[in-house]
Amino acid sequence: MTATSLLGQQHPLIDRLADRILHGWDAHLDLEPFHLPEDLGYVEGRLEGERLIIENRCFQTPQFRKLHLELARIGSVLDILHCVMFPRPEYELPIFGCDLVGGRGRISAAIADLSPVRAELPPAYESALQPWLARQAEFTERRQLPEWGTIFSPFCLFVRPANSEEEELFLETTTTYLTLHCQQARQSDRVTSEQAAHLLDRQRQYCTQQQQNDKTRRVLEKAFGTEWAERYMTTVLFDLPVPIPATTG
Ligand code: BLA
Repeated sequence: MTATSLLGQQHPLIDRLADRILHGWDAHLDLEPFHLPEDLGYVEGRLEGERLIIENRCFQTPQFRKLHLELARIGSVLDILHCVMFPRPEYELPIFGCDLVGGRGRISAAIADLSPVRAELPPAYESALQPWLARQAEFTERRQLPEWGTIFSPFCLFVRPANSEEEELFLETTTTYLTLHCQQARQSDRVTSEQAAHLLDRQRQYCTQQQQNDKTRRVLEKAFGTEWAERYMTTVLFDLPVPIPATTG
Protein backbone atom coordinates (compact mmCIF):
# COMPACT_ATOMS: atom_id res chain seq x y z
CA MET A 1 0.00 0.00 0.00
CA THR A 2 1.07 3.56 -0.60
CA ALA A 3 1.97 5.90 2.25
CA THR A 4 -1.26 7.80 1.61
CA SER A 5 -3.47 4.75 2.26
CA LEU A 6 -6.44 5.29 4.57
CA LEU A 7 -6.11 1.71 5.85
CA GLY A 8 -5.55 1.86 9.60
CA GLN A 9 -6.05 5.65 9.66
CA GLN A 10 -9.79 5.93 10.29
CA HIS A 11 -12.21 5.40 13.15
CA PRO A 12 -11.10 2.16 14.94
CA LEU A 13 -14.31 0.32 13.99
CA ILE A 14 -13.77 1.19 10.33
CA ASP A 15 -10.11 0.12 10.50
CA ARG A 16 -11.03 -3.19 12.09
CA LEU A 17 -13.90 -3.96 9.74
CA ALA A 18 -11.78 -3.11 6.68
CA ASP A 19 -9.12 -5.48 7.97
CA ARG A 20 -11.68 -8.27 8.52
CA ILE A 21 -13.14 -7.80 5.06
CA LEU A 22 -9.80 -7.86 3.25
CA HIS A 23 -8.53 -10.84 5.25
CA GLY A 24 -11.84 -12.69 4.88
CA TRP A 25 -11.78 -12.26 1.11
CA ASP A 26 -8.18 -13.32 0.90
CA ALA A 27 -8.65 -16.38 3.13
CA HIS A 28 -11.85 -17.73 1.54
CA LEU A 29 -11.96 -16.61 -2.08
CA ASP A 30 -9.82 -16.84 -5.22
CA LEU A 31 -9.23 -13.17 -5.85
CA GLU A 32 -8.46 -11.70 -9.26
CA PRO A 33 -8.00 -8.00 -9.91
CA PHE A 34 -11.00 -5.93 -11.01
CA HIS A 35 -10.21 -2.74 -12.85
CA LEU A 36 -12.19 0.40 -12.14
CA PRO A 37 -12.22 3.25 -14.64
CA GLU A 38 -8.65 4.65 -14.50
CA ASP A 39 -9.52 7.93 -12.82
CA LEU A 40 -11.85 6.56 -10.15
CA GLY A 41 -9.62 4.25 -8.07
CA TYR A 42 -8.19 6.99 -5.89
CA VAL A 43 -9.93 10.34 -5.84
CA GLU A 44 -9.43 13.61 -4.03
CA GLY A 45 -11.83 16.52 -3.80
CA ARG A 46 -12.79 19.31 -1.44
CA LEU A 47 -15.88 19.61 0.70
CA GLU A 48 -16.49 22.74 2.72
CA GLY A 49 -12.78 23.46 2.95
CA GLU A 50 -11.92 19.90 3.99
CA ARG A 51 -10.02 17.42 1.85
CA LEU A 52 -12.12 14.45 0.66
CA ILE A 53 -10.16 11.30 -0.11
CA ILE A 54 -11.75 8.18 -1.63
CA GLU A 55 -9.80 4.96 -1.92
CA ASN A 56 -11.16 1.89 -3.70
CA ARG A 57 -10.12 -1.75 -3.62
CA CYS A 58 -11.78 -4.08 -6.11
CA PHE A 59 -11.53 -7.78 -6.93
CA GLN A 60 -13.45 -10.44 -8.82
CA THR A 61 -13.71 -14.20 -8.26
CA PRO A 62 -15.43 -17.12 -10.02
CA GLN A 63 -18.64 -16.39 -8.06
CA PHE A 64 -18.45 -12.60 -7.70
CA ARG A 65 -18.40 -10.11 -10.53
CA LYS A 66 -17.21 -7.39 -8.18
CA LEU A 67 -15.97 -7.24 -4.60
CA HIS A 68 -15.70 -3.60 -3.65
CA LEU A 69 -14.26 -2.00 -0.53
CA GLU A 70 -14.22 1.77 -0.41
CA LEU A 71 -12.67 3.87 2.32
CA ALA A 72 -13.34 7.59 2.36
CA ARG A 73 -12.35 10.45 4.61
CA ILE A 74 -13.42 14.07 4.69
CA GLY A 75 -10.78 15.99 6.66
CA SER A 76 -11.31 15.13 10.30
CA VAL A 77 -15.06 15.40 9.88
CA LEU A 78 -16.29 12.18 8.28
CA ASP A 79 -14.96 8.63 7.95
CA ILE A 80 -16.70 6.14 5.66
CA LEU A 81 -16.44 2.45 4.87
CA HIS A 82 -18.55 1.10 2.03
CA CYS A 83 -18.50 -2.51 0.92
CA VAL A 84 -20.57 -4.55 -1.53
CA MET A 85 -20.06 -8.07 -2.87
CA PHE A 86 -21.92 -8.34 -6.17
CA PRO A 87 -22.40 -11.96 -7.24
CA ARG A 88 -22.25 -13.03 -10.86
CA PRO A 89 -25.89 -13.53 -11.87
CA GLU A 90 -25.08 -17.17 -12.74
CA TYR A 91 -24.97 -17.86 -9.00
CA GLU A 92 -27.97 -17.54 -6.75
CA LEU A 93 -26.19 -15.66 -3.99
CA PRO A 94 -27.47 -12.78 -1.86
CA ILE A 95 -25.74 -9.41 -2.00
CA PHE A 96 -23.52 -8.67 0.98
CA GLY A 97 -23.37 -4.96 1.72
CA CYS A 98 -22.24 -2.77 4.57
CA ASP A 99 -21.73 0.90 5.25
CA LEU A 100 -20.13 2.62 8.23
CA VAL A 101 -20.38 6.38 8.57
CA GLY A 102 -18.66 8.15 11.41
CA GLY A 103 -17.55 11.58 12.44
CA ARG A 104 -15.73 13.16 15.34
CA GLY A 105 -15.04 9.88 17.10
CA ARG A 106 -18.55 8.48 16.83
CA ILE A 107 -20.14 6.08 14.33
CA SER A 108 -23.59 7.43 13.41
CA ALA A 109 -24.63 4.74 10.96
CA ALA A 110 -23.55 1.11 10.95
CA ILE A 111 -25.39 -1.12 8.53
CA ALA A 112 -24.79 -4.66 7.33
CA ASP A 113 -26.97 -7.02 5.34
CA LEU A 114 -27.15 -10.05 3.14
CA SER A 115 -29.81 -8.84 0.75
CA PRO A 116 -31.94 -11.50 -0.93
CA VAL A 117 -32.20 -11.96 -4.69
CA ARG A 118 -35.36 -14.07 -4.26
CA ALA A 119 -38.31 -13.68 -1.92
CA GLU A 120 -36.24 -15.09 0.93
CA LEU A 121 -32.66 -15.93 1.76
CA PRO A 122 -31.63 -19.57 1.18
CA PRO A 123 -32.36 -21.84 4.22
CA ALA A 124 -28.64 -22.24 5.08
CA TYR A 125 -28.41 -18.46 5.53
CA GLU A 126 -31.66 -18.20 7.48
CA SER A 127 -30.60 -20.76 10.08
CA ALA A 128 -27.08 -19.37 10.49
CA LEU A 129 -28.32 -15.78 10.86
CA GLN A 130 -31.21 -16.41 13.25
CA PRO A 131 -29.12 -16.25 16.48
CA TRP A 132 -27.61 -12.94 15.35
CA LEU A 133 -31.03 -11.51 14.64
CA ALA A 134 -32.02 -12.22 18.24
CA ARG A 135 -28.92 -10.34 19.42
CA GLN A 136 -29.99 -7.15 17.61
CA ALA A 137 -32.12 -6.46 20.71
CA GLU A 138 -28.85 -5.74 22.57
CA PHE A 139 -28.32 -2.49 20.64
CA THR A 140 -29.73 0.58 22.36
CA GLU A 141 -30.27 2.56 19.15
CA ARG A 142 -31.57 0.65 16.16
CA ARG A 143 -32.19 2.91 13.21
CA GLN A 144 -35.08 3.03 10.80
CA LEU A 145 -34.43 2.15 7.18
CA PRO A 146 -35.19 4.79 4.54
CA GLU A 147 -37.94 4.21 1.95
CA TRP A 148 -35.60 2.71 -0.64
CA GLY A 149 -34.49 0.14 1.99
CA THR A 150 -37.03 -2.49 0.88
CA ILE A 151 -34.11 -4.30 -0.81
CA PHE A 152 -32.70 -5.37 2.57
CA SER A 153 -33.43 -8.66 4.37
CA PRO A 154 -35.13 -9.08 7.75
CA PHE A 155 -31.61 -9.75 9.09
CA CYS A 156 -30.42 -6.28 8.15
CA LEU A 157 -28.58 -4.69 11.07
CA PHE A 158 -28.84 -0.89 11.12
CA VAL A 159 -27.70 0.83 14.30
CA ARG A 160 -25.92 3.72 15.89
CA PRO A 161 -23.53 1.90 18.24
CA ALA A 162 -23.69 3.45 21.73
CA ASN A 163 -20.42 2.13 23.18
CA SER A 164 -17.48 -0.19 22.54
CA GLU A 165 -19.52 -3.31 23.41
CA GLU A 166 -22.04 -2.42 20.73
CA GLU A 167 -19.26 -1.67 18.24
CA GLU A 168 -17.83 -5.10 19.02
CA LEU A 169 -21.21 -6.76 18.48
CA PHE A 170 -21.58 -4.97 15.15
CA LEU A 171 -18.13 -6.15 14.12
CA GLU A 172 -18.84 -9.75 15.15
CA THR A 173 -22.24 -9.81 13.43
CA THR A 174 -20.86 -8.37 10.21
CA THR A 175 -17.85 -10.70 10.21
CA THR A 176 -20.20 -13.67 10.67
CA TYR A 177 -22.31 -12.51 7.70
CA LEU A 178 -19.18 -12.13 5.60
CA THR A 179 -17.60 -15.48 6.49
CA LEU A 180 -20.86 -17.37 6.06
CA HIS A 181 -21.31 -15.75 2.68
CA CYS A 182 -17.80 -16.60 1.46
CA GLN A 183 -18.28 -20.22 2.53
CA GLN A 184 -21.70 -20.47 0.88
CA ALA A 185 -20.40 -18.87 -2.30
CA ARG A 186 -17.68 -21.47 -2.71
CA GLN A 187 -20.26 -24.27 -2.51
CA SER A 188 -22.79 -22.73 -4.85
CA ASP A 189 -23.64 -24.15 -8.28
CA ARG A 190 -24.39 -22.28 -11.48
CA VAL A 191 -28.05 -21.78 -12.31
CA THR A 192 -29.77 -21.99 -15.70
CA SER A 193 -29.64 -18.96 -17.98
CA GLU A 194 -33.34 -18.34 -17.37
CA GLN A 195 -32.78 -18.17 -13.63
CA ALA A 196 -29.69 -16.05 -14.17
CA ALA A 197 -31.75 -13.50 -16.12
CA HIS A 198 -34.08 -13.19 -13.13
CA LEU A 199 -31.17 -12.81 -10.71
CA LEU A 200 -29.76 -10.11 -12.94
CA ASP A 201 -33.04 -8.20 -12.68
CA ARG A 202 -32.93 -8.40 -8.91
CA GLN A 203 -29.40 -7.10 -8.85
CA ARG A 204 -30.41 -4.20 -11.06
CA GLN A 205 -33.21 -3.40 -8.66
CA TYR A 206 -30.73 -3.44 -5.75
CA CYS A 207 -28.48 -0.98 -7.54
CA THR A 208 -31.31 1.28 -8.68
CA GLN A 209 -32.61 1.58 -5.12
CA GLN A 210 -29.17 2.16 -3.60
CA GLN A 211 -28.67 4.95 -6.14
CA GLN A 212 -31.58 6.70 -4.41
CA ASN A 213 -29.55 7.21 -1.20
CA ASP A 214 -29.60 11.00 -1.05
CA LYS A 215 -27.19 11.14 1.88
CA THR A 216 -24.42 9.48 -0.10
CA ARG A 217 -25.24 11.51 -3.20
CA ARG A 218 -25.19 14.80 -1.32
CA VAL A 219 -21.70 14.20 0.08
CA LEU A 220 -20.37 13.36 -3.37
CA GLU A 221 -22.19 16.22 -5.10
CA LYS A 222 -20.89 18.79 -2.66
CA ALA A 223 -17.30 17.68 -3.16
CA PHE A 224 -17.24 16.82 -6.86
CA GLY A 225 -20.38 18.26 -8.50
CA THR A 226 -23.64 16.73 -9.69
CA GLU A 227 -22.38 15.08 -12.85
CA TRP A 228 -19.40 13.48 -11.20
CA ALA A 229 -21.56 12.18 -8.32
CA GLU A 230 -23.99 10.64 -10.80
CA ARG A 231 -21.16 8.95 -12.71
CA TYR A 232 -19.55 7.69 -9.51
CA MET A 233 -22.79 6.29 -8.07
CA THR A 234 -23.73 4.54 -11.30
CA THR A 235 -20.32 3.24 -12.40
CA VAL A 236 -18.35 2.63 -9.20
CA LEU A 237 -20.74 2.24 -6.26
CA PHE A 238 -23.81 0.69 -7.85
CA ASP A 239 -23.17 -0.12 -11.50
CA LEU A 240 -25.92 -2.12 -13.17
CA PRO A 241 -24.62 -5.51 -14.29
CA VAL A 242 -24.50 -6.04 -18.06
CA PRO A 243 -26.81 -8.71 -19.56
CA ILE A 244 -25.45 -12.24 -19.66
CA PRO A 245 -24.09 -13.36 -23.05
CA ALA A 246 -26.32 -15.95 -24.77
CA THR A 247 -23.60 -18.62 -24.63
CA THR A 248 -23.66 -19.10 -20.84
CA GLY A 249 -25.95 -21.23 -18.63
C1 BLA B 1 -26.29 6.58 5.29
N1 BLA B 1 -24.29 7.16 3.85
C2 BLA B 1 -25.21 7.40 4.83
C3 BLA B 1 -24.94 8.69 5.41
C4 BLA B 1 -23.86 9.23 4.74
C5 BLA B 1 -23.46 8.28 3.78
C6 BLA B 1 -23.21 10.58 4.98
C7 BLA B 1 -25.73 9.34 6.53
C8 BLA B 1 -25.20 8.87 7.85
C9 BLA B 1 -26.24 8.93 8.94
O1 BLA B 1 -27.45 9.04 8.66
O2 BLA B 1 -25.84 8.85 10.12
C10 BLA B 1 -22.36 8.52 2.89
N2 BLA B 1 -21.81 6.25 2.23
C11 BLA B 1 -21.69 7.60 2.13
C12 BLA B 1 -20.74 7.90 1.11
C13 BLA B 1 -20.34 6.68 0.60
C14 BLA B 1 -21.00 5.67 1.30
C15 BLA B 1 -20.30 9.25 0.70
O3 BLA B 1 -20.86 4.47 1.11
C16 BLA B 1 -19.39 6.36 -0.47
C17 BLA B 1 -18.57 7.22 -1.01
N3 BLA B 1 -24.93 2.52 1.81
C18 BLA B 1 -24.06 1.81 1.06
C19 BLA B 1 -24.32 0.42 1.28
C20 BLA B 1 -25.35 0.31 2.17
C21 BLA B 1 -25.73 1.66 2.51
C22 BLA B 1 -23.57 -0.67 0.60
O4 BLA B 1 -23.21 2.30 0.32
C23 BLA B 1 -26.02 -0.85 2.74
C24 BLA B 1 -25.74 -2.12 2.49
C25 BLA B 1 -26.70 2.02 3.43
N4 BLA B 1 -26.11 4.32 4.19
C26 BLA B 1 -26.95 3.26 4.03
C27 BLA B 1 -28.20 3.57 4.68
C28 BLA B 1 -28.08 4.84 5.21
C29 BLA B 1 -26.75 5.30 4.89
C30 BLA B 1 -29.41 2.66 4.77
C31 BLA B 1 -29.12 5.66 5.94
C32 BLA B 1 -29.87 6.47 4.95
C33 BLA B 1 -30.97 7.28 5.55
O5 BLA B 1 -31.17 7.25 6.77
O6 BLA B 1 -31.67 7.98 4.77
